[in-house]
Amino acid sequence: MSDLFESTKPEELTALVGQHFIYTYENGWQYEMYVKNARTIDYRIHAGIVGGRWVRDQLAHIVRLAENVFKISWDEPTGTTVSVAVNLAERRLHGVIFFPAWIAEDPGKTVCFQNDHLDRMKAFRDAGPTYPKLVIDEFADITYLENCGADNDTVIVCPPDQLPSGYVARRN
Ligand code: FER
Repeated sequence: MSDLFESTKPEELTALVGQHFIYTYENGWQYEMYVKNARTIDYRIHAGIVGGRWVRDQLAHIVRLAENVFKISWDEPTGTTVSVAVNLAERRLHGVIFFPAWIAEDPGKTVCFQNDHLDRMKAFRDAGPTYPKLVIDEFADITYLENCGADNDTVIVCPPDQLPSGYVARRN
């Protein structure tokens, strides 16, 4: 059934799968993403209204738009939806985040290692309020980019505040 609603072409995603990048939106929010495979991302949030939040094995819809340009879109258990367009050649990115109203009102509720709290996040999502959504769209610069290979479970393994000092400030 889901085949009817997705356009994943793993063979077009080889330049993206395995990439691990740290980026800062122009509003100062700092994120880190690892593209684990053609359908999966891991991430940590270092700064912003939900800084401290981290997630492994989020199902995502990932497509190639042009050479070295990709779009990654997903629906969180919290009800937040995100779509990120990544330009690896220019190390630029544009993200659109659609937050349910309950997160805009109290973002700290989602700050955790989400994998350990999936039922709680879905209960918050279902309790709402969902509307009005808070829509944020921002450009970001990728300040660190490396290829860690596919399906690497050693990339995103600890909370943002337990990383070695200087981890997010590295530039390459
Ligand atoms: C991003 C923008 C927003 C991102 C994640 C989010 C990993 C938000 C997630 C959430 O709050 O659930 O670029 O990349």
